[in-house]
Amino acid sequence: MNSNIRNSLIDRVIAITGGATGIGFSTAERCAAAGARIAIIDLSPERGASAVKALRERGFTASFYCADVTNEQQIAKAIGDTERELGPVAGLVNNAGIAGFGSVHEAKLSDWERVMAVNVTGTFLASKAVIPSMLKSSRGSIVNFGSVAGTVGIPTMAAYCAAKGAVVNLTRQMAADYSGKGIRVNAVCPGTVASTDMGHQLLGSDSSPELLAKRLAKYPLGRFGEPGDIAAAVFFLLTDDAAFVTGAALAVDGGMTAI
Ligand code: NAI
Ligand code: 1HS
Repeated sequence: MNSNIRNSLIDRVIAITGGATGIGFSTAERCAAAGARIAIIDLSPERGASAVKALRERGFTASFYCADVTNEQQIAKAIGDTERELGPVAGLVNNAGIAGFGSVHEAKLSDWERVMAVNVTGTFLASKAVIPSMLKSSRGSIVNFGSVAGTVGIPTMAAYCAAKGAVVNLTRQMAADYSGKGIRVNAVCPGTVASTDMGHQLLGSDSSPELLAKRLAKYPLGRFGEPGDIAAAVFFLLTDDAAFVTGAALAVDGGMTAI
């Protein structure tokens, strides 16, 4: 592969929070195939180890760092270890996220706080840990995870909608701060990806055929997303093909928020 082409990630280190499974792991595969060295940062040591094994078996360079993104010391150590072992982080994917269910009058405060902590505070803390070295090199791309739930209201998902809305506007704020300093910051806003753990949790929360059909009917392209659909968009935002893109909230939702 020619390292001058703009969609190469050769010699770049890409750190992916929540990268052990689901959309994060699909993003890891996509970036590794384009030449990146991958740091998977995740809560789950078992899944992290098996994700790294799967990547290494395909000849890719990948390491696992166990951290909870809500813990400042753990995430700072994971990024520090990544930089020592793999090199400076060129791309950060703030993919770690959890869903939460309940309307405002029903939701538990503890669930609200955890959803805000993982989705919003986790994005803040991982970004805070990588930005100093990106500022030194005047180069970096950060991709945050919004959702259609960050753009429109989804019934019974109060905390999750609030959290993803915050991530989308934090993305714009970060783009404003760092655009003159070589760091681009964007968000992807996926629609439902049914095949991941979160997708199962979401669809399991309304498993009757009628409710599933109602949910699917919101998607003009007639299907839910696949992890690879989202990974392709994240990949684009990480590469130099997206050199003129910052502060964007890219809908990857089969048209769900367009109608
Ligand atoms: P998933 O539940 O399948 O995987 C999430 C990964 O994040 C897991 O490996 C988990 O161990 C890790 N994780 C969770 N909490 C963590 C923490 N505190 N620290 C470190 N790692 C943690 O989720 P999925 O579906 O792959 O979603 C990925 C992202 O995409 C999330 O931000 C989610 O909100 C977003 N999203 C997902 C959609 C879907 O329908 N699946 C749709 C729209 C957005
Ligand atoms: C969980 C993920 O962010 C999607 S919320 C969207 C739910 S819907 O569009 O399928 O009703």
